[in-house]
Amino acid sequence: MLKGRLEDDRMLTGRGRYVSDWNLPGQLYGHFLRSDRAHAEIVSIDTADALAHPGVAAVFTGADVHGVLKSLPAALPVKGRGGMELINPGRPALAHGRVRFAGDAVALIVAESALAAQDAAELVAVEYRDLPVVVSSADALAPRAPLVHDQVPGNTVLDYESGDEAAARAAFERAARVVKMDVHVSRVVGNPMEPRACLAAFVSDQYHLYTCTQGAAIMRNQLSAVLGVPPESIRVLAEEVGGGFGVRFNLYPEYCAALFAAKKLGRPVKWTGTRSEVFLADEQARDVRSSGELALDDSGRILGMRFDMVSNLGAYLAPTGPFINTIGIVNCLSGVYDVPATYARIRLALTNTAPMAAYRGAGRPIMSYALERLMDHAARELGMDPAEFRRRNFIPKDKFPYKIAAGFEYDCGDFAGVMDKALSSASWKSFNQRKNESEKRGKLRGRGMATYIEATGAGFAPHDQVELRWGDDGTITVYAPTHNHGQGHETTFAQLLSGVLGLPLESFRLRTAGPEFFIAGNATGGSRSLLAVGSVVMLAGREMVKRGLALAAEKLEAAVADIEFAQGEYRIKGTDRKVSMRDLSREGNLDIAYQNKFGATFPNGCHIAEVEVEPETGDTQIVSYIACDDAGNIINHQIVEGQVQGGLTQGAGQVFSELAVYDPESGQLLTGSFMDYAMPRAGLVDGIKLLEYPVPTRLNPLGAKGVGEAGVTGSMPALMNAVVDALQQAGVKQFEMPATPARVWRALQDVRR
Ligand code: MCN
Repeated sequence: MLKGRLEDDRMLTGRGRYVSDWNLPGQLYGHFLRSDRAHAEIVSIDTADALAHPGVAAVFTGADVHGVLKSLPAALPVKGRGGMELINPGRPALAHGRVRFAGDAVALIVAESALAAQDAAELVAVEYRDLPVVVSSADALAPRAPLVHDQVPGNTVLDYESGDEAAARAAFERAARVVKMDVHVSRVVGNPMEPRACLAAFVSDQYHLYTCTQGAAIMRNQLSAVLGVPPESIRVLAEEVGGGFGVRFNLYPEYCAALFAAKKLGRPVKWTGTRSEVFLADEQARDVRSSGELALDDSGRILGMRFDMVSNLGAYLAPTGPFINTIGIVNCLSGVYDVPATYARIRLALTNTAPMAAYRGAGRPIMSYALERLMDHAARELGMDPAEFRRRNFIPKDKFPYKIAAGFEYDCGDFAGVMDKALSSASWKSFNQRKNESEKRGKLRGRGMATYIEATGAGFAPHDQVELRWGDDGTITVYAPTHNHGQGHETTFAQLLSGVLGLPLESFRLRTAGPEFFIAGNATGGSRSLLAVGSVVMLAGREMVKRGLALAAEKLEAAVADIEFAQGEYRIKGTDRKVSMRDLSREGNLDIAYQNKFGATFPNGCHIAEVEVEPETGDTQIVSYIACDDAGNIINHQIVEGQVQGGLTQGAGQVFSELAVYDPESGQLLTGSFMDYAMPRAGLVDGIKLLEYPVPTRLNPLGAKGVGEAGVTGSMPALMNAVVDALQQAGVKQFEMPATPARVWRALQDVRR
């Protein structure tokens, strides 16, 4: 049995090539001067002293790129309420005329060394005229709020809706009871281990960008919009990328500015960002406020659901920001529940904060959090067991395919089966006993549940292309559009092909972003790599077997029907006359280019958490965590386990410690380093138990659903429900994440008074 992943040895022994490991002859180094204020007019920029600094080759500002580079793209395939179109106020590669968040790149200084560029940045004199600042979405939508962009009235780029407003209103009118809950999914910083970096070059009329990416093809298309050249004139290159988590999906202004500089100077330009720049200028995440309500009949059946949300998209639209905060949220609008009428309104607001887009879950954790918090709250209000309340409302097994109000169709699932397995493993019924034991030790024990569902697999590109090419050494290189940056694709794609071709796992290499090939398709995101690209890889393998059969028939001088294929060899049935695939590949063309597209699947699960709160300190521990997930058929159980653990830890990080805080007066990020921003540690999620409940989908040939984000979509509501369950025993009525010791302690103190 395979132990670990094929890629581990390379990475653990320091042989991985990360972005800042790339160097090109004659390269220069870039440093970005960033705005030290959140909102101001740029009155003037004087670069003379910086240019005179030893080693400085150039200083570029917004005025240099203006009119040469176009705005970063951001679009949405749908309209908003009343036909409203998304307003994209545009984002330049370097701020022009105005800075709109603390960290906005104002100038690119290029020099013979990184230090010279950094030193010279201090010599750039920028005169600003400060403007009023707005950092929260509530303030941004308030009447007479300062405008982040003059062309965006009310700071609202889109007023979006989904579902049936009139049907939902009718459901609320006839409801026996209405339960409401407001939640804020807090703002967090993605913080992959590797800060952003790039090496930009202009080679034989082609732009080359070595950078942190989740998929070269998508980034190439985005760059094409900014550079004004066709995607064929651009190569995005990467091998190892030290974590993506959604915040490495899009292109960033710095990459465009570096490419501009490389072309202008005729030399490659390298930039290696710092952790501070990750905090200030990476896309941030979540920050959605939701007011949710359920219309209930007197038996606890849900008649209708309504959500009113506001997303804080920051100072500019990140390319995927609008999509994630609309379709990304509503694609599982009513969760796992059979609800006749649902409606959601989402307003997308601009503020003087870093742009916001995808982060593990990309919208779905917002929906699951808003809905599953509301479900636990409603059960409490009704005096019902939260599991029983959910069971009463589940979409039954025989009702698939099931179309939800937002238009998406769930193909399969067994929500009650998933929950029953989790309930039994969590010893659900004996919770009170454990609660009493905790109480004897002076602790508050809380229990929370989430029965989440998410849509995985939707992709922007119309097709996923893959190529399988034989090398002289008998290995097969797999070219795929989804970049592998921690998910183990090198291993699972090899498993798929090994299964089809009967060759050892070590026969396969994975390449996703190189200069020597140009394939189209979707980036890694939306947990689609296996179900969509993996399916295409497997089918490409089958194509290879088919093509080899024709070649083998010719070679062996036999009829195709008389030849069988096994373990990489074609053999005339019942004889020892055979030829290997490898030999055939030397003589004929066995290389395969293949494309196809497989779309959204709906993984789901039931997560049950128990926490213990120490009232004297506010310290909260996870004492039990059961995750039972339906990811369809699974290719690699160990990788899937790691993925769920990782997602779950990110969810726990957001629930217990992480929080991006902007000062409302100045717009400065107050949590701009690991001294102020607490990442989760392994001990936080000690002792979690993961269970599988596969219900294979028919929507792809693997029967697989996505799993890369499931952990976070399930854990955020389950953990927070558990914290709130503990706190409400002490009389706390309202509590928002993060449940840091200080905030928990404060909430308990407030009710004691
Ligand atoms: N898999 C499987 N069986 C299934 C589903 C998946 O064996 N039924 C395997 C796949 O073959 C793959 C892994 O599990 O090796 C994850 O697969 P999938 O669910 O297809 O997700 P992706 O590979 O598309 O990964 C994307 C997802 C996202 S969107 C984010 S964000 C995220 C995540 O994965 N970022 C990560 N996991 C991450 N893990 C690491 N280490 N680093 C990141 O940046």
